[in-house]
Amino acid sequence: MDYFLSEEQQMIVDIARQITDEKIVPKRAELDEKHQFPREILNEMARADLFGVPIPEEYGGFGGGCLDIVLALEQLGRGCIGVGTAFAASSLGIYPILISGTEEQKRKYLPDVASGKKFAAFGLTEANAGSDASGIQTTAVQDGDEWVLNGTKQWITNGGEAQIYTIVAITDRSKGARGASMFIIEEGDAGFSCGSKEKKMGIRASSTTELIFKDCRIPKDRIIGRRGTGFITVMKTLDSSRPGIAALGVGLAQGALDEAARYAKQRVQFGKPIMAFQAVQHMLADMAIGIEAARALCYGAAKHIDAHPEDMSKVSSMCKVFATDTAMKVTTDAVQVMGGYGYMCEYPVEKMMRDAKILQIYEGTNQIQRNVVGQELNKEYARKK
Ligand code: COS
Repeated sequence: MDYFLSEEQQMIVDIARQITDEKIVPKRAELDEKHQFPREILNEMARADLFGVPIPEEYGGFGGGCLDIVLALEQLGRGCIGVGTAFAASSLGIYPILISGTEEQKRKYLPDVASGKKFAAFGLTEANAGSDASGIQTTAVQDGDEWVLNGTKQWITNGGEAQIYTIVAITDRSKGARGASMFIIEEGDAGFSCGSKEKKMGIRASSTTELIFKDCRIPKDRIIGRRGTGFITVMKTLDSSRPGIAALGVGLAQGALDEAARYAKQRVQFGKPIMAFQAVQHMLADMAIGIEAARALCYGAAKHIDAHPEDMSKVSSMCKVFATDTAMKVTTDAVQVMGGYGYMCEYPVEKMMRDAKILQIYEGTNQIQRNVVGQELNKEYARKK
């Protein structure tokens, strides 16, 4: 379908598509097998200015909106969502600074991320706080001109690879969600270290580690926003980033359909290409319908967010759920269409199916997204009655 993209939007698609086809697709199996961080490919994306897409021009970026980042991530997702996740996590890591940071923090940190010279990461999750984002245990205590942090973050994307980390810690335990604050941590801060790289089912090109704080001392001006506003900044950050996860899902699903359809055209059984059989055609048709619906919702949500940034929670969660559930279904069906070949590591769809699963889990499980949509509906209909 033609979405009538502007010239600039089409340019973002073309750049991301070229990097995907020329750099990501030929390397993705090797990156997956070796659990290798795609530094070279990310450097290529930096040279193409893709890291600057979500960052305002005054801080060295392209000044793009939600739709621009969605378009880039959709293309990257078509190639490999492990690489796409490493890229997206850097944007996720700087959203708290963009949303609630001071002018000095923006000037200090954003240009290097926009140029791809430095990567960022976002630290919320802990062993006992995932869906319950306000249940974190990491603490930050003010001591003179410094904050002292203690605790451990778990499953942090870009851990060990990023140079800038935005993390949330409790500053006033008695105040619940109002007692959390966000901080900027720099690689090399005393008392801060990253754990060893986790072994994962999928998205193996991305790095996932613990962030460990043992009496980590940082200057007091590293707090993001006012003390006690951390939970709200986290929620706004996730609202901003979830359409990008949806876009990775749309791209991944498209990549899986492309593989399955190509295979169905050339695989001959009972004397005909299997594409000629209605059973296979119906599967491919359902895959294509799901992808186009997910894409339309994703672009529509992104346009809504660009026009109404104060009203993003519901549409952001809606597109994340729909597109990532679609990606899981389509990648599973792509393996089915390809049968025994689909199950073999020699073909890309088994990796796509393994990769898809994380999309339904990270940046808020799809059950949490449905809670968010449900709560927003609850508020809307209370106003309407
Ligand atoms: N934007 C702005 N403010 C928000 C908000 C949003 N999207 N969502 C909640 N808030 C505010 C609420 O308005 C409330 O403010 P007040 O204290 O002034 O009333 C406050 O934040 C607490 O909100 P709520 O009571 O709804 O919080 P809950 O603890 O019930 O949590 C969910 C809500 C479940 C939606 C939240 O914890 C969540 O998103 N969890 C998933 C986290 C996640 O994605 N984890 C994955 C790892 S991160 S990569």
